[in-house]
Amino acid sequence: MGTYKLKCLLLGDAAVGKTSLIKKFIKGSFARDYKMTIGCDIFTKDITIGEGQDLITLSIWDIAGQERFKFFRSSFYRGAAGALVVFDLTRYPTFNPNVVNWIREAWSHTGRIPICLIGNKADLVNMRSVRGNDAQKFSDTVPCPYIETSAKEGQNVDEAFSALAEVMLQTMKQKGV
Ligand code: G3D
Ligand code: MG
Repeated sequence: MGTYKLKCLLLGDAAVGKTSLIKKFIKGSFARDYKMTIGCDIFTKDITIGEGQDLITLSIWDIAGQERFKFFRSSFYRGAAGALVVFDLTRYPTFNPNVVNWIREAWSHTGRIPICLIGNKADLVNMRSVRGNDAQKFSDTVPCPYIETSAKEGQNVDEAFSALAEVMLQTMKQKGV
């Protein structure tokens, strides 16, 4: 059993649902801190993970509507332990090529931190333009978990953050931190 404070990032194009996922996950109980100089919001939530019941305080960093601007990003990326890389299942380019671009940009700042690939808006079944199989295949090459979510309906939202917390924790323990 241990206690950890881990910084995790929400990455992905504008309007894929990053902020909605965080709000659904955090529900009523959140502390929010807007960092004007970096242009991001920081949310905090405690979760427990695994059989050892490790206690993790997640510090969740969300780009506040400036996805296209890169100039502020070094402080955003600094010290991150992991990231949810989110795309919109109804808008193909948010998956290909943009997911790769987000991962590349992040890793250029952080090294190969663990990520989870998230296909969001799974509730919009008829508008879907990314096949689950293609996203799964891509995630196998990273490698990283792939999870389909609906921030609107709450489907798999807790699971997405737990999956990320788990891979972040594994990585921390491997490093012996
Ligand atoms: P962002 O933070 O990545 O920019 P937002 O994205 O969380 O602001 O969401 C962008 C829009 O997508 C919002 O619509 C939001 O309600 C919608 N959205 C987010 N997640 C889902 C989802 O899982 N399903 C559906 N159907 N819509 C979703 P508005 O109209 O409020 O701008
Ligand atoms: Mg947002």
